[in-house]
Amino acid sequence: MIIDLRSDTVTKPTPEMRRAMAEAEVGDDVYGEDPTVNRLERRAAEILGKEAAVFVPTGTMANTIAIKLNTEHGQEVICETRAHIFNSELSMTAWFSGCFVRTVNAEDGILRWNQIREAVRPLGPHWAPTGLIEIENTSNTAGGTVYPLAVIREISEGAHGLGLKVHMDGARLFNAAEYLGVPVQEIVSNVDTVQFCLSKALGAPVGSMIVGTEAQMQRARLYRKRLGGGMRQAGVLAAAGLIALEDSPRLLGADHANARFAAEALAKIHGISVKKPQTNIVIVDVSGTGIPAAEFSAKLKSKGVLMNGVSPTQLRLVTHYDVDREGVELAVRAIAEVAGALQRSSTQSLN
Ligand code: TLP
Repeated sequence: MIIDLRSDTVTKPTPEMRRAMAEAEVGDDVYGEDPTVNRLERRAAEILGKEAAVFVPTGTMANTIAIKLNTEHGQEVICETRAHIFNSELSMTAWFSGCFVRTVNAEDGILRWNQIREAVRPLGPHWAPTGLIEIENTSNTAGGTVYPLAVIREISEGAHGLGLKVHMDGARLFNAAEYLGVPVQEIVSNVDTVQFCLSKALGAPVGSMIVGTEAQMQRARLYRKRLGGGMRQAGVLAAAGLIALEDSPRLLGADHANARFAAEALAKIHGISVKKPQTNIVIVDVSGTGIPAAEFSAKLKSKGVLMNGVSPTQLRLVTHYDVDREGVELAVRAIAEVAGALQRSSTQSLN
């Protein structure tokens, strides 16, 4: 048995999703005629409290389109140093939108307005003007951390006051909502555009949504086509996406509880340190074991546990619906064996 904790992207579609895919009513979505895609787009907009939404194949495409919608060539986009758009999207901000990225280091990956304000470039003869602020919620490589509502409001008000737009990369937006105990609408009410992934914690096999105003989404369809994302009978995918959107959010609490359980158990292993997770991502620091992360990952693999290294000393553990509590317990045991460690006293707490 393989316990795959590399990402929440690895989930298999549920039987309900497969059934809905087989039975989906479809049409040609490039003509706007796929009823299932249209329903998914309406529901996504409704749930987020925005005017309109567009179904795209990936989070990367959704972010690429959103950045294009909110910027002009030659501007700067401000984001946190660990942002997915900066590190893992093949420079699409530069390639497609012609913008520079200016990064800001923030504790736990959560930017504050005063830090952003310092990075905003004034108009002048030498500087590329700032066009967009991008915030990642939850912050993936910071360990699934969540933006407090007040911080999002402050960033949005500050940015809008300077004529700047705000885009939220909400790949795991519903995990943030589960953590805060609020509807997603409240999280996104002040930002200009949002992308969220159906194929991450929500479990759909494919797909992301970009959400904003009707006018923005009309342009988003053109950019999607330019990027080769004009899908045809995409209703077979949207059908699974609808189930992910309607049914999966209520299951996320279990993933978060499993992540907390894993972190508490791992904190007792000599040589391993973890931060208390807020959502479904645990960053596991193995530097105290003296084993480099890549080697640690390879040793875990030989025990049937998959976890990726995210730095020379850290691995990432991501919980999702295809690994239950027993699977997490087995993974913790495998990690303890690789660390070659004895359990510490159970009174030792998380840092
Ligand atoms: N994240 C993936 C990998 O690319 C690292 C993962 O396994 O976590 N924004 C955020 C915050 C993401 O975490 C990801 C994917 C994306 C955007 C891109 O989504 P896709 O993979 O659908 O292009």
